Amino acid sequence: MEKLYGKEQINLNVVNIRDFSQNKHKKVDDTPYGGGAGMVMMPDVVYRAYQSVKKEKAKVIYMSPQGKTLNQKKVEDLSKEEHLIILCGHYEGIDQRVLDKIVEEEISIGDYVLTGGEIPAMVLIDSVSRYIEGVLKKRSIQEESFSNGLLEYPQYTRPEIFEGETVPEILLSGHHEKIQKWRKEKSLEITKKKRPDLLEK
Ligand code: 4GN
Repeated sequence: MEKLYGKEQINLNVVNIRDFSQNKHKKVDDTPYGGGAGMVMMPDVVYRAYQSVKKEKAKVIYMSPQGKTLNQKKVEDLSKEEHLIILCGHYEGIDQRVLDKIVEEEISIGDYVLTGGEIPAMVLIDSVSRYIEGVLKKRSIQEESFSNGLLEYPQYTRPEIFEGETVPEILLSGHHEKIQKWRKEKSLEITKKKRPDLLEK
């Protein structure tokens, strides 16, 4: 399956691991050596799927709760890569031998466990795609949360009065420099209140 989005800034290919099973029932998992609950994805099946998509300049990422937690800096770094191959596990995991052979980076989207790596992969793809030329306006990336290490200032739009509440006067003033200063102050204030940990770094 291949999908091209919008003006073709991003090319996304999806392969189904079952297509690489050599078993008549399309089996891709087996019981763990040493015993225990659940099933483990077979290394040869994963390896064939990998070989079908591998490219010279591709970075192979495995979505896993054991990985380094994703952050905006990592997202920005990944957006500069030519190709990403994202491996999604299911069941109890994937045979360690094929992980050791093909995975360059293990990434987690947070400290919780999901049934599969597909949703984490979608989170990664979405966050990275925002950095691709033409997906967003440049300013929206520069001005957003985290790119300056702070949370965003509050935004307002029409109407000028909503349920009796007005818009901060300064934003209607047209004083560009004063507005910038106000926004910076608000960013700091909000970060202090909601995410003081961001300021300690
Ligand atoms: C990644 C994968 C959570 C994450 C996952 C995460 C699938 N859950 N926090 N589930 O980014 C064992 C093998 C669980 C694959 C994995």
